[in-house]
Amino acid sequence: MSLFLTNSGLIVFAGLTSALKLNAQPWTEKSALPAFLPGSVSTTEPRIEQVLMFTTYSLWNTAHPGQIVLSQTVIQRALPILASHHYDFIATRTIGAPDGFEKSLILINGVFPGPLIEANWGDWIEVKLTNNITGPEEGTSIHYHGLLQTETPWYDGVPSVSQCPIAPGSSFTYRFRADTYGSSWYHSHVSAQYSAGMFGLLIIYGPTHVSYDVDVGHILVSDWFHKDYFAIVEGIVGNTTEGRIQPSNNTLINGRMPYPCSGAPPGSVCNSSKASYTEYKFETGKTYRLRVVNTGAAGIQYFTIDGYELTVVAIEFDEIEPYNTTTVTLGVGQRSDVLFTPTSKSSNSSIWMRTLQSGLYCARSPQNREGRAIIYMDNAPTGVLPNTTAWSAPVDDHTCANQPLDLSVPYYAMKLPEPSTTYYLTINQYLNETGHQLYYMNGHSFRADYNDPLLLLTQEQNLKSPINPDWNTVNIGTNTSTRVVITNNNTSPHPMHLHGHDMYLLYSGMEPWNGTVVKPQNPQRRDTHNLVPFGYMVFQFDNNNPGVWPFHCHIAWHLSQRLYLNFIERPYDVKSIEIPMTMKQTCKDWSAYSSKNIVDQIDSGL
Ligand SMILES: [Cu+2]
Repeated sequence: MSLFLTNSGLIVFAGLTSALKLNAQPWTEKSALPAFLPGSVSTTEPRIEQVLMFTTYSLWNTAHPGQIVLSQTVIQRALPILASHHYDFIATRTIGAPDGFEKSLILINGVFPGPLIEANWGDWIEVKLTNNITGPEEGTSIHYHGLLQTETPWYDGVPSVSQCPIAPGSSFTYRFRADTYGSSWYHSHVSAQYSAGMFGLLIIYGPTHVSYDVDVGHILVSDWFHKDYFAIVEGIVGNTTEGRIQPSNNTLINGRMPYPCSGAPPGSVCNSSKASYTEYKFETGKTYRLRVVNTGAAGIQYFTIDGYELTVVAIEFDEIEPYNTTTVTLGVGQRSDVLFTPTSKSSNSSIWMRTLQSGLYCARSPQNREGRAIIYMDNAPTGVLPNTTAWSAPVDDHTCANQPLDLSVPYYAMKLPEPSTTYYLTINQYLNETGHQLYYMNGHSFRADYNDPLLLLTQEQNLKSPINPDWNTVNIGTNTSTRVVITNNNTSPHPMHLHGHDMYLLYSGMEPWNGTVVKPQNPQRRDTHNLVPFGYMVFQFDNNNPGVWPFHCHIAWHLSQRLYLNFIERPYDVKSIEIPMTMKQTCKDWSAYSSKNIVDQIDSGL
């Protein structure tokens, strides 16, 4: 870690570090990760210049830097000094047993979880994704969760919106800026493909407002399903009640957690001795930064470390005033950065780290609701399981709610602007006449048209009615800040995710909104929020990012059942942007592929 003094005070830049991990029995080799290329210029001097440049343009301390639309001038001036990081990703279908149970997986470069993408704030990230998925072939894409994609909306990775799917045998190169910083992940956005393993971690290092000794990197927490993802989706979108109930089989931390093979169905291949816990080696008295991310398909996770409070310092890409808690609640797609300082009470012993799926409406796991990892302190003997006691499970009030909005105070204060428009959206779930269960938002049930990305149609100013109602679009035109009031007429919680923006969260609860904004001088901001069953949420977003931006539930199965909407933002500014030919090439390739092959789009497509 290096310290840089700037004219706006002390800024600490966390360097590019590797996580301190001890994995006793890795089931894939870490060396299979692609080499991390630091780029042509990544010495400390330009880095200072980079920070100064951002401060010069008032991007520091006045607001969260990532919220600012960078002008072309800034980008061009910054270009020569910013590093560029290239990743070569190849997606394939394979068989593997992360938890001991053998199943079909779709992986990037053959590793699970996928390779780490890391960069410093302001750098460029380039990902060449080659689609080698066979048996059967499928289209694919990658979405970089939470990045704003300012001035590069065509690299947001959503088929039918920002691109066509990458056809089997084809490649597509994403090139975008690390335009905000913090902890996140990337994942396929084709059907529920990511739940088969096609996701990985994304860290963008930037200034930090808290001090710590070691950046541990990501702690991925997730539910895990042993059935093939396509078979699950077939059930979810089918017309039987049994098919729609798809419990998860295990709960993983960083892709690991031995599955008790006694629960495996006859005929399956299961070997617990091949599975292992994720293991860490920590030292008493040091402070560790853990970047906890829910990369699951459905289940809300409650993350804890036995006997310790955790200090939450960031939610998603927004730093907050630190607060302590025993339990960190994460819906799918949500992240929290926490600090953990083990004390002498744990010297030379080991501690369980846990993540729990719990609650009537929140959990998807009658089997193995708890994932565990081991922290070995100091010289604790490895291989001996901890005997520490878990914190009590959260009291189930049936809401699966995130922690109260006023608990998370953004470190970089932003006052809520006056909205220039307000939309009222209702989420309903119906059985249609053929007995299939579909979600509706704003009266429509989304279905992707892989061949006709909305961003291209917007750029061609080809949005005249009647636009296909299946695309569920809301054109917010030239509004400057859009407020959205959502009613959930449904027994399920929905972690609602907005692309291309942070949401200001104005209200969340079981009662209809009475117009009172929680902390209007500095409301909580994040890109994914748990909408409670039969409850309400109110959010607002600034319309400074021309493009077409998805807003959807991040429970993979609900998205398959079409809980999705597109905001078309400043379409006349989209007209003036130049979309690279490579993006249009994906559509030519996809068109050629889909004209000769049957594309089995059984769900929303996303
Ligand atoms: Cu949902």
